Amino acid sequence: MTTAVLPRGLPFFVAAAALFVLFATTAGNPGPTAAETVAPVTIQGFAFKPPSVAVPSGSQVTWSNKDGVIHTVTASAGPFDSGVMATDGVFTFTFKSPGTFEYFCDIHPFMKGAVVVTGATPAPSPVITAPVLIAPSPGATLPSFGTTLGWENGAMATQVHLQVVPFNNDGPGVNVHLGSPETSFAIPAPPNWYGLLPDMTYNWRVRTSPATQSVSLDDQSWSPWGESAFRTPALPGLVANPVAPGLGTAVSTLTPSLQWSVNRSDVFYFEVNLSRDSAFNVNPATASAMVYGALIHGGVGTPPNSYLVPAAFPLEPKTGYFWRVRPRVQGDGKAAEWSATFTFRTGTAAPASAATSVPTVSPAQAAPPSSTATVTAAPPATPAANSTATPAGSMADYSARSSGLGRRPWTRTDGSQ
Ligand SMILES: [Cu+2]
Repeated sequence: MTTAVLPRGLPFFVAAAALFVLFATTAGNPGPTAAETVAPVTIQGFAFKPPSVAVPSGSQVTWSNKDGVIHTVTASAGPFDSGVMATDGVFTFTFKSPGTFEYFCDIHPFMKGAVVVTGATPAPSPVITAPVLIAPSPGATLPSFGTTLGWENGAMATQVHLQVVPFNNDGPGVNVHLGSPETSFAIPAPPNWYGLLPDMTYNWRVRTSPATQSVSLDDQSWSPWGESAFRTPALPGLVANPVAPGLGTAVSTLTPSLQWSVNRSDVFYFEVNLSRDSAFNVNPATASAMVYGALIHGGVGTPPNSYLVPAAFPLEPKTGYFWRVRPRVQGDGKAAEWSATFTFRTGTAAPASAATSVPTVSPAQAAPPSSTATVTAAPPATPAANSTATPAGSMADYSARSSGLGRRPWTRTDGSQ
């Protein structure tokens, strides 16, 4: 056995010890298959029937004399000799080592036979059982967005493949190949990791391999999956407040950055609406103004929890705007409540006192852009297969994404949200 250094911290001595246990078990017990093998030979009509039998080592061969006369079963080279066998006499011998053992009847030397003993029965391939998933208990709703997954591995596991997949594959997940037989995996809560979306069912599964070196994820040695599911918390009681622009204030730019704060530090994925229409109506038949829509990963924005109006679609000058924000819930979750509606006004030419007035929108003034801007974020990153688990380095990056600018409902542009 070579002393190759195993990747990713798999201690070689662990693998070697596992193998030793396997082989030691095999050596100490020839195996029920061999021990229970009994090859019957009938002595009848002055012949051994069948004249030759093949058995694995450790097997018993039994001769029965069905003739009306006496016979013997006598090894040509001496390991066994039945002595005189009367009618219905039985002789048994256990063959413990491989070889060809010829024999004859000492009384009737023309009666000849042979026993061919093969090597030990190969140890059956080990059955690698699926890990048993323990925590969280199946179907449980997590108290927070961080959790520690726990499971039990089957015997001889040397490495683990873990996947955590959101409902309908709707969002980022975890896919890691651990180089040692771990039995737990910690999913950090925000702000350390923003991998789990709210109010969502996650299916997770674990399998192991007994291979003595790191194997590919399509290797034959992987056990069946052990599978379970949990659900992330919903987001009740969220209160969002505008940080900038302040309520009713005026902004000098036509591409302002909308910033908000929330009373929950574990909310990180937001949906923002911005429009001259206080109803944010996106019904193509009845909309009165363009509605900006954005999906924002609040944890990775600059500053966090902000939306920058795209330069391609600046606001109109000297115009009142409304905006609102809510936690983005998707997949199998329920939509969260919108925040209160916030207001600001563009342009600085108007008297400051006018900024606090409620903006008015006339359908005749509505001038949606002729084209629709779509800003597609990079697909959510998931840890690469075969990578050591480093959740902080594999944060799913839900960058600001504007889809559905204009009189359009939300559209998914990359299927990854
Ligand atoms: Cu005989």
